[in-house]
Amino acid sequence: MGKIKKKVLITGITGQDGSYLAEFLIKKNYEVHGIVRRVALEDESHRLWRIKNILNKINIHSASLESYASLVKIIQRIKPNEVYHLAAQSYVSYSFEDEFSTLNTNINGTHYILSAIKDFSPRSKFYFAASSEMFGKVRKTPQNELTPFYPRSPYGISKVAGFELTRNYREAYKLYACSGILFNHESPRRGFEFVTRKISYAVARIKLGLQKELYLGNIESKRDWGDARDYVKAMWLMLQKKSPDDYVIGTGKTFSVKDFVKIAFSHVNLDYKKYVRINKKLYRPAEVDLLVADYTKAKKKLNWKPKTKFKELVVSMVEEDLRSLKDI
Ligand code: F7E
Repeated sequence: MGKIKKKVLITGITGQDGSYLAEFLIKKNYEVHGIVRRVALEDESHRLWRIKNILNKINIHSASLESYASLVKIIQRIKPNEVYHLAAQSYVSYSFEDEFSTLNTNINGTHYILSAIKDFSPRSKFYFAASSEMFGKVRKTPQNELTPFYPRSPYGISKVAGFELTRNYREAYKLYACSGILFNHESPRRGFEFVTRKISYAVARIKLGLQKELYLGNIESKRDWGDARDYVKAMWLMLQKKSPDDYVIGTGKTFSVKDFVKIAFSHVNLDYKKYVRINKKLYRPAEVDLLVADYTKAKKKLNWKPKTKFKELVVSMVEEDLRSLKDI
């Protein structure tokens, strides 16, 4: 008789991190379950493109973060060993345009899942996708687990609330609940609304003569950019420890949006100054100027470190966009 497979439930399985995490856990022989909105199931080619190659290896359940009842039903039935809560309205800029749905979905969604685990599957280990956006207007550089939060957007505020809910459920109800405070992490599967993919895709299109200009907002802001494929491993490592805790995950290096632009254009032998235009409308009402992680704790306790260098990441994104555009 084969060993009983561990079960995992992933919210946000159709996203960048969810899709890489699902692939990682399939390789680790988990039985993978994912929550998807019903509308996404009706539009597979657009919404499920990141998981199309693993659809026959995972179990998809239709539910909504806005419905406690729909989440309870799934958690009660599956009783997963591990739950990774990655789903959110994660686009910072959009969170200013629609504060109410960002706060409602992100805060209530996290609360519903924690509460459902507490009442119906208290042995499930829980991972919350917290974010470096919680540091916002940074109080200290580099940022670690002890750095105070100062969020600068409705998105950042929603993540602070989720982080505190997770900590409170851990302390009050003794759940195995962890937060990963992940700094920006990118890949060829990044959504087009985020700046790195917007740039890599535009560079590939410009190189192929399909586009002439690239409009960007604040290119002076600095981020700690890592590779999403390195980061999903850190999520899993957090749930394999004896006791739950919170961890900062990043690279310890910071680069500006302009640095990303320069490397991306020069990789295809183009001068960015000829193509990049600044559009003030793309500036945010409140910006996060500089983020850089101190991931010493993750290195010591999880034995985790990032593998991909910034330049490699930029080049891999441009190359992948060039390849996929040539295939069309
Ligand atoms: O912006 C600037 C923008 O939207 C990065 C999310 O995954 O990481 C991400 O949040 C920077 C900002 O990511 C454009 O003002 C300039 O300073 O790619 P982004 P983000 O806001 O850092 C954290 C860790 C998360 O948790 C979030 O969910 O780039 N920027 N021009 C621009 N940004 C965008 N999107 N578009 C522009 O045209």
